[in-house]
Amino acid sequence: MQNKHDKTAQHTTHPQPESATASNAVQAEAATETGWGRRDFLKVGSLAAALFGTQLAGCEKTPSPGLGGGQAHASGLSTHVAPGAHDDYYGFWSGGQSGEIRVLGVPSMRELKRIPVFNFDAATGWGATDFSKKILGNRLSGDTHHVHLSYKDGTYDGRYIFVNDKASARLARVRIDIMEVDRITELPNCAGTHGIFPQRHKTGYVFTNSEFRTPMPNDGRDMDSPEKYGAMHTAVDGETMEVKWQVLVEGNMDLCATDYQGKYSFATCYNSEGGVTLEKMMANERDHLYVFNIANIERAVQNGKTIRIGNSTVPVVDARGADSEYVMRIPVPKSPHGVNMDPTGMYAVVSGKLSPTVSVVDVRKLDDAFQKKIKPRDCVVAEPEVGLGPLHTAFDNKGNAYTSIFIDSVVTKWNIAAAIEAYKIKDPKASKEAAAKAILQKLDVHYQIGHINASMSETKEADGKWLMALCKFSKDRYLNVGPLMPENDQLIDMSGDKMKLMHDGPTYPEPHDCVIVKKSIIQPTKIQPRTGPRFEMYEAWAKEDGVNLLKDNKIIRKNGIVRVYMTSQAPKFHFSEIRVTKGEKVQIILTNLDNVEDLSHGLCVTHHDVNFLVNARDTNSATFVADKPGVYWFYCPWFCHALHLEMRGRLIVSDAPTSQPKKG
Ligand code: K7E
Ligand code: CUA
Repeated sequence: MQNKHDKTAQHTTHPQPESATASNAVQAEAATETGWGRRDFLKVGSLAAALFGTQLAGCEKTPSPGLGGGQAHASGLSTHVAPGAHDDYYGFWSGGQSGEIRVLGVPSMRELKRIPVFNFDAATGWGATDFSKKILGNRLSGDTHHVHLSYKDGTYDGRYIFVNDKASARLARVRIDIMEVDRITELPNCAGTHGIFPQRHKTGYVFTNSEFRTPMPNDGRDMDSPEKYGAMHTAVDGETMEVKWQVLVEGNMDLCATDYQGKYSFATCYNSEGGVTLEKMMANERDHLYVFNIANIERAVQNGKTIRIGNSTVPVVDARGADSEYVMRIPVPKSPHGVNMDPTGMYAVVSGKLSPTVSVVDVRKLDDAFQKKIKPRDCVVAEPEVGLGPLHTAFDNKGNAYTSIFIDSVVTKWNIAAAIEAYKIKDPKASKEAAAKAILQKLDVHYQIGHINASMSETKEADGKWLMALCKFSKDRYLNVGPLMPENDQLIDMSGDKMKLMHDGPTYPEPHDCVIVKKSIIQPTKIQPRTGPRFEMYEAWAKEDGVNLLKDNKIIRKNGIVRVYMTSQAPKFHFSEIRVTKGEKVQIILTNLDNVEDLSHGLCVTHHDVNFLVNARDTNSATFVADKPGVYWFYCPWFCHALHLEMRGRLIVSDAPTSQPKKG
């Protein structure tokens, strides 16, 4: 933060904890289990740092924040954002089992918003309103893992957020201008949709990977013949959210990535064995990085060289078996997990998970490999040992990579160019030694890190400022809150020669992943623009009923539904009473006419499980059955006005039809 509060920040930031004893215990345990000594890695790391130190920018020793008597050192960052001041970055977190997306300010780590996606949310009524019910298909749970934004020319265009649902094989899109889901696409022939990634040259395809292999189609056939199971790499059009095509492969796929040119997409494949039990899934020493050749696949789709699976009309390219013009299988060590593209667009880094290595794939060699001029494995240009259980990799703007190491509970910083040089050395011993020197630092994190990401790391504008370590366990670092502890998102200053832990951020389980985006890219509106599928639905209803949503208040009975079109303006609903007959199905469509920033109202109908939000100039609706005679107050649940408590009316449910009074 370049603000005048920097000095204060140095006083108020908590001292940086050095290696906690609990961390050491965990690591000692892991080392014993695996037979790898963590200290060996540390020695290697510090040696490399010593050797490489002089080549790195801004390499003076820097004091820990909070320990330096208030002196901010030259290159260090501060997490302090003064009251009233804004963060430099938006962070978008997946919400894991909660099925939502969370929006944080970075570096303050203040939570700004939760965007309900696959879940029910009582604050907004998402999951209960008519539009959300329609696109959720009456399901109220999901498992979000990966959030990625739409791109243009290798960086974010600020329009959309895409997120997967692993549980029910769906892809959702959030409009950034209103921070609300506008579309959810069901992915046919898919199970356990896990890795997703949008293309980076434009808003083109969003690719999704099936992690679970199933019979094709999954309609009761082949259930006891796992060798016939398959998995899908699916291309969804990021503009229309339609499923365009699928590629059927034999192995189950994990994480996903795209190049910067729009030529390739990638999937890690950790179960080349095709096993359905843990033991079988881990049997092989090598699994694969799948590389999908988009032009060749599109050509097959155009020429009709496709199959159909079951009732789905989506064209499927069958690429099961050996390397083909559609999919190349690059052998990489054991059960790879993450695949991440560096900001130069030259290298895809594949993390070994059950191998202590990461494999660096040179994307510029892929054309030759597809044309069989070189072998798929020849695309691997480095394979440094980074620690036990590498999962994901983030990048700075200086050619360094930061890999999350789950078992060791560390982040390993390593230099890509140095690792590539080391790999070229013919003599195995000399090559290994050189590769060890490419390891620049190992920073303890607390504990068992999953994803890692950095500011703008997934774009060509990676800026090397903030690194986020998403740790699966917080253990003893917070007040005890019972059997379910928070997870721990640790914010690291990556701007200097050494990574520095700056902040512990407890999170509600389990945000797998996050992206950190420059604030200038994210420009939401303050007043609802009344566009998109939700308004298309309301406008269609209004047209059919001859209603102007922004003006008219009408109660219309037809097709067994009482449609109540109602407007509100602080502190009044247009109708102070709504009369219906017992057993009638009632749909209240509420339009908030207030044109004032942040003046939200809502509608709660007591004892009818109706409670939703209507923002400024917004329309929202819910449907319920009035099944018990009596007087039920409906009220505005959002504090909107000095007379907010008076903003209410009566729903009068009679045994026999009564007439509606003329005006509220
Ligand atoms: Cu590594 Cu679902 Cu992204 Cu979790 S996945 S860590
Ligand atoms: Cu409107 Cu409270």
